[in-house]
Amino acid sequence: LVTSICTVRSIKLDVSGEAIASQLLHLATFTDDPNPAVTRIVFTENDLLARGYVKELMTAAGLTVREDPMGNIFGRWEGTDPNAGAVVSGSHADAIPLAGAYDGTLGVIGPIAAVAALRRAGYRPRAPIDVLMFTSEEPTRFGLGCIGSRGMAGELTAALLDEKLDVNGTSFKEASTAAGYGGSSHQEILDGTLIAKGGVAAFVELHIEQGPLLEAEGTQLGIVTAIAAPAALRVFFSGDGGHAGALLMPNRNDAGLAAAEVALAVEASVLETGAIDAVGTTGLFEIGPNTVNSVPREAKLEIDIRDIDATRRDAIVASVLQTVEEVAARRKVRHRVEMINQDAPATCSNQVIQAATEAAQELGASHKQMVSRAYHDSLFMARFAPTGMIFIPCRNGWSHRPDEFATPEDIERGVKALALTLAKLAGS
Ligand code: HGY
Ligand code: MN
Ligand code: MN
Ligand code: MN
Repeated sequence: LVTSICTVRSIKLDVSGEAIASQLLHLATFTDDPNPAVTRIVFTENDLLARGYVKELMTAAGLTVREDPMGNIFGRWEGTDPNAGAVVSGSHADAIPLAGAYDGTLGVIGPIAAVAALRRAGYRPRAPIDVLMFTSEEPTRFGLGCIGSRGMAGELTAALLDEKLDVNGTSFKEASTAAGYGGSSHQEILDGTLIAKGGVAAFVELHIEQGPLLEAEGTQLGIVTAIAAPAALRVFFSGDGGHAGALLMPNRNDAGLAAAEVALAVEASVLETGAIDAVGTTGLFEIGPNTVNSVPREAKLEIDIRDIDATRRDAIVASVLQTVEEVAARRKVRHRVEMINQDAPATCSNQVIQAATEAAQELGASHKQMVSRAYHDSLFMARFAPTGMIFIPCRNGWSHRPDEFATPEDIERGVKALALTLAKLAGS
């Protein structure tokens, strides 16, 4: 996979961090909320506008664009060996509510700029190079993250295309079909998305760190060795509710307080492990009817639990589930639990780590190996292809918020490192 270094070392890359930053800020204008916030939910109007812009940039960079039935977008640079597995680089452009301009998008616009710079430098790849924009990486609309890359890895069932519903009861299949994707059958959609064995020789994702380590240490690039294992679950409580004044305390079964106990138990279960790599979040907490003088009779929680150690993560999930049962019995509330996902962690490929490390060295960039605590489509690409990630710092480690920011210098360095890494993996 890794080509002779001399071929790559001689590549002189002209990449403009400023130009890429302005493309990212233009992409950010496709949003449901005013910038600097970015809200871009998959298959909504702004997502489709963003897709159009990405395809424009791919075409302008000389890439041949194709889209699969789930809405993953590929831009191909043919190599001299059409039978070689593709070297792929990509990320997502959908954004959770009130997010920022860099999460995911850097990993879509960045490889387009990397390919354009490699082409201008006179490099010709042996293996084809694909730039990829994954569909539906964020769990916001359909409750499950990385639907596009799960489809490529063959981890989706036909039923899931109908079962994953948004708040209006629209399924992934219906929404993707309305956006112009889909197929004549569920199987055709799954088959058209699955990546054939050997189809991807290597995958590299460029992403902001979404944490504070690189900036705090003054390290310019992160080379990811593993991706933490995410799990998510939904908990519903229902009680009898009642009048906040007339219903005496002994007669209550308050669904909101049951939910509050569980949210605190998530934190307690994680802290009890004493492991800094274990994290737990109750990011969605809804009660109904949510009015000051009515005892909550409904509650819905969505809980996110992650760790680089899947066994320890699963033990935390089990402890939270036990608390749900105990609280429900004690508070006499009805309850229902839905496991949304409980994914294995991913180990990155030494080949990709090596190529990215050499690229950083050739750029004279300071770099360190690290774990990705956020999940990414790389988590699922690693199920079937040698996979790695390159991180650049982001200001204060902030992400999933409107003031997410990466400097043009860091963007430029990340894109150059990506370009050299792709050239090493694709050969010449
Ligand atoms: O939640 C995550 O780690 C990713 O941003 N979807
Ligand atoms: Mn994200
Ligand atoms: Mn992301
Ligand atoms: Mn039960």
